[in-house]
Amino acid sequence: MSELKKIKDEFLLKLKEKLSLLEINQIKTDLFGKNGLISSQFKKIGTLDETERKKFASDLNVIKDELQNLINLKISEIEKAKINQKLEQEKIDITLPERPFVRGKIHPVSQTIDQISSIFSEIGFSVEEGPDVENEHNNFTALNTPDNHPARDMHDTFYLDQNKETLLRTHTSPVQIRTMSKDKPPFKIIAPGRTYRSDSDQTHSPMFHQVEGLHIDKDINMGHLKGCLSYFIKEFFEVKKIKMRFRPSHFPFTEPSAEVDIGYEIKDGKIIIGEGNRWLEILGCGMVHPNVLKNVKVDPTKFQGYAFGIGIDRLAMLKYGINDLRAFFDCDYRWLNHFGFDPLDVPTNYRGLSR
Ligand code: 2NM
Repeated sequence: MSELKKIKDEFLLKLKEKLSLLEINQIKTDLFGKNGLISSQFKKIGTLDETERKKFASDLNVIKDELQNLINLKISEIEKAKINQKLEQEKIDITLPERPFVRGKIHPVSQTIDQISSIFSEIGFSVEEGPDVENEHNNFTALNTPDNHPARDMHDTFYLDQNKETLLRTHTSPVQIRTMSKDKPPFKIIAPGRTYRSDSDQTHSPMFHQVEGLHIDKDINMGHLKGCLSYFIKEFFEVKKIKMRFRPSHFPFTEPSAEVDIGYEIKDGKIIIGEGNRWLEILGCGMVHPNVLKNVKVDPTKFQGYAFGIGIDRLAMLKYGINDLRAFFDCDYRWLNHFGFDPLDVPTNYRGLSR
């Protein structure tokens, strides 16, 4: 018995110390391993005489259980402490400031659309949008473009069905049709967005961007159109004076129709807008055809006005010195990082379109 007590006391003392998991497992082996102290005591049972044996075995079992429980308790304590320490270390301080991160860039076309919207909203235009997938009526028929018109050709238009009833809009004019059909005049809107034509080379992309404008009221004439466009061009290119010329043209949806060129020159390999004696075509326009107004239930004897269409991509290329249209749609991150804009640099007219 005294030997058992000695073992017990010795280990109770050991277990009081601060122990690692490794050390406690060593103790476990020392006691209960194959040649462990407790295991050897069990082997002794057979050598004892009958009177001693019973008590010894009972005492040994009590001590065995006691020590085993103590060891298990110690192990679970150590494991608990380990988890608590880990939780403490991995605690996230949500009051800390955010980690610095790389901000994405705004695509030059998006920035240009924002600039154009800002310029036109200064003079009372509101921005309207419509779907890229249009029907034949909104894209052609309502716009005085009859069934046999070349603009409807398969080679130019992406039709989405055999009957040529649904298509990818070839211009944003269907947005004007939608607006005029659902609201009452006067109208003073611009419609920027994606447009599609079956055309692809250095200067044409099958998807491109347009902004179209429409101003319908009781006494709107071509003088208003000229004033509006010269204001827009000056604001957009951020110049005080602009050279502009109107050339007679033809569109099914306007009468009369014109194309507008702006003057430019090349100085030291750089393009200068508004000076010089070269001409650059930048937009089409005209007075909205009476047939178009009739198609949207607007009385052309009471209301009239102008409309215009501008290609955004080419305008952005001119302004930012980008010479290959295809770069716009390559999704090259290095290119976007160079030509893109800071998301916080929102264009407004009063602050200056670009700083
Ligand atoms: C252009 C040129 C001339 C135009 C006409 C209309 C509508 F819907 F009012 F009839 N929207 N846009 C128009 C007129 C577009 O793009 C070169």
